Amino acid sequence: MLLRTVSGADDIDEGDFDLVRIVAAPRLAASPPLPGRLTGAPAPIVVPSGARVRRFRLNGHDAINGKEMDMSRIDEVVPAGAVEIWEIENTVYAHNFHIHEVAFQVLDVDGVKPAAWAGGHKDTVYVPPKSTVRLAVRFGRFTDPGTPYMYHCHILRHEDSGMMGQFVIVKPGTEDRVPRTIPVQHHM
Ligand SMILES: [Cu+2]
Repeated sequence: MLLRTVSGADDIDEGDFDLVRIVAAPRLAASPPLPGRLTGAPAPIVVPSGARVRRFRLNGHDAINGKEMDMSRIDEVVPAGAVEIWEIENTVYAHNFHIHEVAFQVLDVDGVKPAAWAGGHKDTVYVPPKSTVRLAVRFGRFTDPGTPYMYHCHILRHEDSGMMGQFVIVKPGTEDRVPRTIPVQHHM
């Protein structure tokens, strides 16, 4: 089977090209049976006592903690494998807070634990107007002090106007030594 792009304009006749060819193997084996039940709930993210708390204030639509996105600025430096509490304080209208790389669970919204359906692992959380959401955030173990991940409001208009920041994951113990200004590049 060949999938082809389709030219959108009649006056462009060289717009088609082969995109991908899907070819069946000469001999096919039966697929393994599907599991009888879906996987269970993931293990809860346990916040260690003394976990670092980082605070993020949303008080408009174009900045976090008063700072507009700057691709050459590292806002936060996180040790690999850390579990932290990220506290998102929203003083205005609704936002959706999204963090790259991680899984998190909502600890509470204005001090109230989430309902069961909102208690799973997430990478984006609705932050209601004038509320504070606390997250248990678990970071990965891959380190790269020169290439940041982003956190941002997931309302496109807000992220595009600068409601975004960056963090790097580094070898534990090196947090104070990594550069806070970098050439522009990204993990996605
Ligand atoms: Cu927003």
